[in-house]
Amino acid sequence: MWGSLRSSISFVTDGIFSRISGFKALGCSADILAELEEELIRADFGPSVAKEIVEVAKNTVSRDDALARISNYIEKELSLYEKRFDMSCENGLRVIIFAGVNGAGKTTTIGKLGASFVRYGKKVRFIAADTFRAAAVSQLEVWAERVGANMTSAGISADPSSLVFEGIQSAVNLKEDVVLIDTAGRLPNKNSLMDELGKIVRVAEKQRDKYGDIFVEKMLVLDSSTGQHASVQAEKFKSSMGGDDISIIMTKLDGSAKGGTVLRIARESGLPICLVGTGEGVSDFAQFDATEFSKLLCGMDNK
Ligand SMILES: Nc1nc2c(ncn2[C@@H]2O[C@H](COP(=O)(O)OP(=O)(O)OP(=O)(O)O)[C@@H](O)[C@H]2O)c(=O)[nH]1
Ligand SMILES: [Mg+2]
Repeated sequence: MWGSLRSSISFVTDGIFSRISGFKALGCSADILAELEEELIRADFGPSVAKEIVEVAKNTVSRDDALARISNYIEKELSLYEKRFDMSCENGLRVIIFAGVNGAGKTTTIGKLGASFVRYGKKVRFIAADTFRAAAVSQLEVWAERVGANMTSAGISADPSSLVFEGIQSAVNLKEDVVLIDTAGRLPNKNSLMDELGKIVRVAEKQRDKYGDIFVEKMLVLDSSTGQHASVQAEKFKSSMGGDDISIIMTKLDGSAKGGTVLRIARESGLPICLVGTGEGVSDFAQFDATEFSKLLCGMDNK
């Protein structure tokens, strides 16, 4: 139902280590290890993970040996942060709040996920709690129409948390299965906007406390192609959304040559990754899978 990682991300063809000349012939000499470290930094693993991986590659006897060990290491590390996203809504209403900086991919991700829930036979509602821009509301409306979701929206400058309240009420009354809340893109240093996000979460959680069978989930949507500040973002979003129970969705992996970002961000934020975005189309996303991802990074076939 969802797209595959393999077919859509740009570093998959040969793996990130394919540029290392002489790797094959020489095994892991000091020169090769230095080149490996450079390649790891270029792929955005960050200096500390790069050093760990170089350690893993030391004393390996061949390219295949090195790649197998590196891949195992990355897989082991990434699996600590892998979180399955299931499509079930058996126990009650799922309310999923999407947050992140401007342009991270929140609205697009909601459209894609909404389409999947609808295909699973679920009744879906979108709440357009991004009330800053008229274009944001109409973008979500287009998705809602396209995928067959219901929609709660209001005019520009409407209070986002009132809209969230109203939308959850409608979902409860109409016995819907899942509510996906689109919030405005916000920079973590804008305190009033971050407070507003906290309020949205609290309104949703109050409804949960009132009805009991509502489950509130929080998603931080991060653009993997601008990964450098992601861990700072994660900290701020954690504190404004309250708690550590936030999952990451990494978008735009298709446009990124830097697969190492994923491990770096997971490590730095301490948050699990559940989904990855791999394009602009409705099926262009995938469950984050540590095994598949590490093998793709290392250019290894995992069939
Ligand atoms: N290549 C690629 N493009 C994506 C992906 N996800 C989103 N986009 C594109 O990124 C741009 C921004 O996406 P939006 O979904 O509007 O982002 P947003 O977080 O809702 O943005 P704001 O509402 O402005 O904060 C759009 O052009 C999307 O089509 C992805 O996984 N891959
Ligand atoms: Mg948006």
